[in-house]
Amino acid sequence: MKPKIKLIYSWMILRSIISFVIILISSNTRAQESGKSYNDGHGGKVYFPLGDISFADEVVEFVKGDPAAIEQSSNPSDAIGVPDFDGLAKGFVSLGCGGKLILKFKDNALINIDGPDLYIFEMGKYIESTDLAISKDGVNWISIGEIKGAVAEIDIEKFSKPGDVFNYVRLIDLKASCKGDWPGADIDAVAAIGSAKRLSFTSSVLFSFNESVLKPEAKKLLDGLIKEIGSSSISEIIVEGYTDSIGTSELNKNLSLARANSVKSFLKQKLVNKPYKIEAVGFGEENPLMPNDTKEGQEKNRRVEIILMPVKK
Ligand SMILES: [Ca+2]
Ligand SMILES: [Ca+2]
Ligand SMILES: [Ca+2]
Repeated sequence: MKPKIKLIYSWMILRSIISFVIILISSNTRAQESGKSYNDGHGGKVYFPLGDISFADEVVEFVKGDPAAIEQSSNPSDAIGVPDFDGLAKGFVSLGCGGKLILKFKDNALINIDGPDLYIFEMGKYIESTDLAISKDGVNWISIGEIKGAVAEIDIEKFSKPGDVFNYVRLIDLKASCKGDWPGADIDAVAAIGSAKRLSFTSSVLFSFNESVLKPEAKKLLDGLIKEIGSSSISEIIVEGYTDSIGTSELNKNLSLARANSVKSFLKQKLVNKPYKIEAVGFGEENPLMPNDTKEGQEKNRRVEIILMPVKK
């Protein structure tokens, strides 16, 4: 081959390699993007960086107002998951006059990002005044103001410290409209625009009884997590340890912290060149997922949760 042709030939090969790499990178970026926009019920759209998991996952408490709404609009689970108001009378819950609803985030958590963090999908012509509060543990509440008129979103900046993670939202109807079939606020969905992904691992798959050294199989399991972490834009990882309520609360706290620290060390080792801050917290028997009075409940409560904090934009 003449040198010039050889040069052109190698350039062509190099070019195809470069475009292949670009395709790989861009398809990878696309795979990470879980963000999605949803109709706000008032003619607009709202964008959620984590897509479907941004929405509240569980009803913790519902106290119907007085007067209450008609039966078909009084089911609090209609406020769970993505918005699904059908434009007629289904898909939302009417709190009733002065009604109260507490929801929990399970596969995500509410955090402060730049701009609004919490969004309430309130149906109807005007957003009925509703008092909002958030909580980490479902016991201690921080009031964050109200939604009303055309405002359905709230910035929690003023109410949170860096690294704060909230798991509960409480809505109380402020009795702005107490007449008709649907008195009180009409809630289709509740979602965290400021959202961190939360992953949960049962302790028994990670550790032997009362131990805090990772089982060999646990390392394989966590390798999957490392892959997921590698493809997301994360600023910080929080590892939380939890136990059941058997034994003293001090022992439980120590065990849960030791376990969280084991997972933290493993992640640190694997993510050695990454800039993430990794933190371990031991909650012991706090924040149980189920009552501790059955074997099943105890097993559910013994867990390690990992929160992936997104890069603050
Ligand atoms: Ca969720
Ligand atoms: Ca914010
Ligand atoms: Ca709904």
